[in-house]
Amino acid sequence: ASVTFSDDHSLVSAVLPTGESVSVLLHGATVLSWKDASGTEKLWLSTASALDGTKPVRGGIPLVFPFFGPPPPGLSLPQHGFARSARWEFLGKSTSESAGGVGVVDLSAKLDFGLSSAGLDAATREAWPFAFNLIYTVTLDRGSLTTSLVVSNDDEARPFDCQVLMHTYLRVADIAQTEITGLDGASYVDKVDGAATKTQSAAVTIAGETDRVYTPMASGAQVAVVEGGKKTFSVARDNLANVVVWNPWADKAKGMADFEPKDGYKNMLCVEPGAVSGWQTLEPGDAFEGAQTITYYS
Ligand code: TA6
Repeated sequence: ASVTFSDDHSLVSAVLPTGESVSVLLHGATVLSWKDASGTEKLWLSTASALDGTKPVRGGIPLVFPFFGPPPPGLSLPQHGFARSARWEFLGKSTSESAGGVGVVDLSAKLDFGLSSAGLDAATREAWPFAFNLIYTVTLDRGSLTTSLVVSNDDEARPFDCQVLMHTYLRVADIAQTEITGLDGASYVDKVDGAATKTQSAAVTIAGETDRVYTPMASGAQVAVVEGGKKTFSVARDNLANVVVWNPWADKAKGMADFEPKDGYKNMLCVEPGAVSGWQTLEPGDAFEGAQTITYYS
């Protein structure tokens, strides 16, 4: 596996000998691209995304921390927190090409990124004054991508509460032919219906603006994306009890300046593992770790 930097040192890419690749922007440690061995893109990225750090990326896998959604009252921070807007540092890579069984070669590339309170601008640090450290690991394997976040409280004395979410924009061929399985029976908050609490029955289909925070019964329950009756993705969660499902549909897409092309909502589906209903309280020295593994089926 080879790992390269872009000229302006803002993009880190890894390519496996079998062709799979991943690219991560240091702004927000945002995964921008994940391609299969034939070079087919698995994530959706708006063609109008800001990639210079002036705005969070519209697409790929933006990171949500220290809170999901609007800031808690009294906190002057942007929606979904500061992690996706901050400049992260690339901590390094490790690749493995260990020979597995007979002729099977295990290939993987692991990229580590870091953000700490010292890396924040003064205004952000003033708004959220806790000493913390984030280590974000992106691991590219043949057929799957794992993103893992470790949050640690480095404060001397103060605990802090936080939420974490991986705001993944999956690319789909046609949202009208797409459904999500593995959420039946799960309760969810329907944010397009007055935050009413409902229970999912059968597969989730998307026929309009959809914005739901699911809490599957079994926290390890796998969620799958099925297109035209064929499974194209599965999403496994580790220590992330929620799954947010979002599609802005036509009107909301029209209202987002950085959402292009405008009919792009037909080709994207956000399946967002997170710990967002309630708060994780980290005592000094505590750490929280959550991860997702997205597998694609071509
Ligand atoms: O994850 C769903 C959501 O919370 C939606 O409510 C919508 O706001 C979306 O995130 C995108 O938020 P953003 O701040 O990236 O425009």
